[in-house]
Amino acid sequence: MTQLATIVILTGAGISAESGIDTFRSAGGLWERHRIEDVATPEGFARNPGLVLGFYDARRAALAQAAPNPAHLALARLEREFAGKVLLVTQNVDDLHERGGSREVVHMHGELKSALCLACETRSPWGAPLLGEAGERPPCPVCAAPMLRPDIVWFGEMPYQMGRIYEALGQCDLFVSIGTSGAVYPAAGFVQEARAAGARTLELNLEPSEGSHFFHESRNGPAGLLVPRWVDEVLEGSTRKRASHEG
Ligand code: BV8
Repeated sequence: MTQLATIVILTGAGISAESGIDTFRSAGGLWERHRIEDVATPEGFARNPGLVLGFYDARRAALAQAAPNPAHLALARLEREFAGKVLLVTQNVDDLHERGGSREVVHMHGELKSALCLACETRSPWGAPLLGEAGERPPCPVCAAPMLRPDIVWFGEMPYQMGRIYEALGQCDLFVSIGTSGAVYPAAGFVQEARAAGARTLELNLEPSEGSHFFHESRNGPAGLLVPRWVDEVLEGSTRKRASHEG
C-alpha cells in the first residue's frame, strides 16, 4: 500500500444501526413511517411545525438509549493513532462518533443536539425537547425569541462545511464510505470527487449501495465487524502517531 497521508471518511445511518438507531431506507426505517416531505423539508416544517419538532424530539430522546458501537470506536482509534490526516464527515445527526471518542466530526446534515434560531440565526447546543407538553416553544439561549428549529439540514437546504469537504476530497489519497445508501446528494457524489482527484475509494456497507459501482473496492458486512478490521489494516500498513504518553 502506498504511504497514506490523507483519508476522508463519509459515514451514514448504517454505522449507527448496530447502536439501535433507525436507518432511513432499510426495512422499517424512518422514511417508512414518515413522508420525507412532511418531516425533513422546510415546507413540511412551515406546514406543521409541531409534527416536525415532535419527530426530532423523539429521535433526540432516543439517543440517550444508544451507545457507540465498535465501528465508532475504531474510527476514533484511527484518528488517535494514524500519523496522517483523517477527516471524518458524517451525514448522521446523532452524537455517537463524539461519544465513541472522535474529536473532530463534520456533521454535514446538522445535529440532533443543536438548535438553530430562526430569529437570530445562531446555532446553540441543545439537549431538551423543542416542543413543550402544552406546545410551548423554548426561548433561544442567545436572543430569547421562541423561534428555535432543529439544527438539521433538510432537503433543499445547503449542507454544512461543503467548502472544507470538497477541499479535503481534492487532496485525499483514500476515500472511505461507511454505512450509506448513496441515495442523497451532495454526499453521494463525494466518491466521484475523490476519484477525480486520484484517490483510491473503498465502500464498507451491509449490502451494495446505489453508488457501489463508483468504488474501486466494496466490502459488504456489518460496520461493527468491517470497520475495526479495516482500521487495523490501515494502522498496520502505515506509520503511527507517537502516543502522547511516550512524550
Ligand atoms: C442540497 C435530514 C442544494 C437529517 C437528510 C435529484 C438528483 C440529485 C439530487 C437531488 C435531486 N432532487 C433533489 C436533490 C437534492 C437532494 C437529494 O439528494 N435528494 C435525493 C432524495 C434524490 N439533496 C438535498 O436536498 C441536499 N441539499 O442538495 O442542497 C442546494 C444548492 C444550493 C443552495 C441550496 C441548496 C440536502 C440533503 C440532506 C437532507 N437531509 N436528513 C435527518 O433527518 O437525519 S438526508 C437523510 O438521508 C439523512 O440525513 C441521511 O444522512 C441521508 C442518507 O441516508 P443514509 O445515511 O445513507 O441512510 P440510509 O438509510 O439511506 O442507508 C443506510 C445504509 O446503511 C444502507 O445502505 C444499509 O445497507 C446500510 N446499513 C444498514 N445497517 C448497516 C449498514 N451498513 C453497515 N453496517 C450495518 N449494520
